[in-house]
Amino acid sequence: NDGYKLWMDYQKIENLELKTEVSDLLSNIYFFGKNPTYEAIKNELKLASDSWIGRSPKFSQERLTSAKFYLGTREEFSQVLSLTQQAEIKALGEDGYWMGPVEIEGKTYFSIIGNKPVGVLYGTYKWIKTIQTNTFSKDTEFSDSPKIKLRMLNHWDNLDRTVERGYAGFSIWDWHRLPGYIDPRYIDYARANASIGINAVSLTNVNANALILTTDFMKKAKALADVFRPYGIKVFLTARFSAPMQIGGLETADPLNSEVIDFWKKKTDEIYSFIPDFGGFLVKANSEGQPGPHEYGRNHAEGANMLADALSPHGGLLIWRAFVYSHEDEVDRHMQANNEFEPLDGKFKDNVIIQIKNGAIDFQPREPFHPLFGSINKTNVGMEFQITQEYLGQATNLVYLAPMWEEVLKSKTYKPSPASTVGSVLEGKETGQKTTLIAGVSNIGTDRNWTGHLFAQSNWFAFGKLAWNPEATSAEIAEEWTKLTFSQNQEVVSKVGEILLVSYETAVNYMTPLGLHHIMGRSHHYGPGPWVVGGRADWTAPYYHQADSLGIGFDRTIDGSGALNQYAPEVVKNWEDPHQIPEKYLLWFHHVPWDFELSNGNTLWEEIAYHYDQGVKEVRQMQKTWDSLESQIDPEEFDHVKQLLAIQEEEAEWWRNACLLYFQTFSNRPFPSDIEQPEGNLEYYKSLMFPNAPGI
Ligand code: BDP
Repeated sequence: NDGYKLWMDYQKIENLELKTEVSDLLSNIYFFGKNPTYEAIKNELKLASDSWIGRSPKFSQERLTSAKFYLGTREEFSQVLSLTQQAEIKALGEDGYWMGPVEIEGKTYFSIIGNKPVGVLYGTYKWIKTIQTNTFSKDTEFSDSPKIKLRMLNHWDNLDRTVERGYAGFSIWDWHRLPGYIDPRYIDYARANASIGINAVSLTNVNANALILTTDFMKKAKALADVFRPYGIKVFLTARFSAPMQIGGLETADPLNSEVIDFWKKKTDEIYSFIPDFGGFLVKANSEGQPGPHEYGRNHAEGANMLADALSPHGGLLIWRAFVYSHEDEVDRHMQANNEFEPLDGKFKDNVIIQIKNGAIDFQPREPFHPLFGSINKTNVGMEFQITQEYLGQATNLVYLAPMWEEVLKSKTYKPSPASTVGSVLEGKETGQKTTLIAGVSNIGTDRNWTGHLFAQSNWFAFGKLAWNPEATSAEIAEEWTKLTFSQNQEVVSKVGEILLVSYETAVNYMTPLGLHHIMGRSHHYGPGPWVVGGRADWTAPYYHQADSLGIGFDRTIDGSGALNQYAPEVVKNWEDPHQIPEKYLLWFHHVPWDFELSNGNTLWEEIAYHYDQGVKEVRQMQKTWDSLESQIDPEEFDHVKQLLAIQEEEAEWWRNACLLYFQTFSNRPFPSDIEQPEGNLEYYKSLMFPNAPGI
């Protein structure tokens, strides 16, 4: 098994009772209507049925024959549903669905009913999972609906097929052969996304190339949109703010210039002529050298609104990223997004969403939640997570990211109301925001297994699940993924679960414990680089760790940069005292002496050393646990993960050795005697170069 089939590797049904029940249902399926989404469902049912029972399903044309299994929308079912049932299903909203027994002309039939065809699709995928996990019973009713409207992947894919921060090969978008050639992989990609509720994709890198907005490329994007549509997936594109100059022949991209306004209006109209349900644009502006409205003395709202106006006649959305910072600004980078966006709150058009990274710096192994959540409440906001593991071991480390996302989503913002969390803000519960959004930077590429590391599939899966329901737990998602990917076997489920659930904290331990951040290798971000200096200060490591002979950490309290005060007073109160703050955030907000005493009685220096050492030990434990599963896992998958875990062990040791040896040059203290003593010498670690590291 090479992992290509993801969590959709339908296996022969062994349980005879279930097999009989499923065979019966699949022997006669009736769809109440006709549309491309139902064709996609039929295709899925055929794939499943062929593998489960070695036979194709039968689709009946006539409702009143001997159909066993009914699928359709609430409206299509209206003749046979009671008014109460109809009202209940209606309340599930556009993407919601219900499944269970329905009485039709005196007989009971198992049915899947959505408000729209896409709901029927989501219901079908849910039904398939209940078969895969042996939890189906045709008498139980089940309903579900997403808590977030836009559940979106952001591909950082370039038009030449390289992928920024991609560790799984090249871009799956074969722009050169599009639109003529439709790679079957596009369909499998759409199936995988729909199966976990993802309903939007931005195809191109946020560091955007204006060429994507030329007619030739629009035709290519249209071909992809046509493939994705039956699966309920909308296409978005990234818009380069300077496109009017690059492909429009204008001398300016000033958002208030009438020719510029006209350029975007015509461009947008043209896109809609190819893709009538085009989702909209995603924009990175005035960040890391990308063009934007600031060049013309205009602010983010003026830039975003101009594009939003071009999209709004078509119902399109403009997603504007809050990941902005400039090294000319002397202020702590942590503060820049709030400084720029808070004053503009309420100035953005209704079809604008501000997409905010989970933390204020940049997808670090652990960040406290971004202080913009809860701070701007008159503007639509959305989340940007990073599924690709830029800072979390790239494609060699097994790191299940859902615990990190769960931690962020459950963080209490105390703003705008005392009970607010990041999750409740995103769900629109606080402000009534309707167009809610959770986006994730994709980890998908041309590797046979899609994500480079087999276990990185769990991050794609978990992202979809959490975007659908931000209140889901990482543990329940881990269990479901394991069952779908490996097996139902209790030992496998519990041991793979152990590995998944410990893996995130493990990586934080050997990379950036206790609130350390941004200490990775320059540019490729592969491996440790706490010594990285030179060039822009905010791209160096000492800017963030501030280690000196007295101590370590970034003072962001009121005595330091003051960034902490961008949070609600309750947060400030919990975090402003280095003795009270959760230790996982200590060095994020405080510069602390090497001899500072932690809650367990260790000094800070000892505690840092213990965390690094613990991280290495935990990777070794993960290896042992994996090894013990050898007889239960497909040999190809087993070996793939085993080899990568061995690399991860080396990399964890490398992180520990390099960081501890480096920080010791400031602490001037010995390592605790009961840890494995860091080997090698600092000069050696500093000399390592990785000019061909992927994803730059
Ligand atoms: C950083 C990446 C960089 C991205 C940037 C962004 O290192 O490649 O372009 O984020 O999100 O994490 O725009």
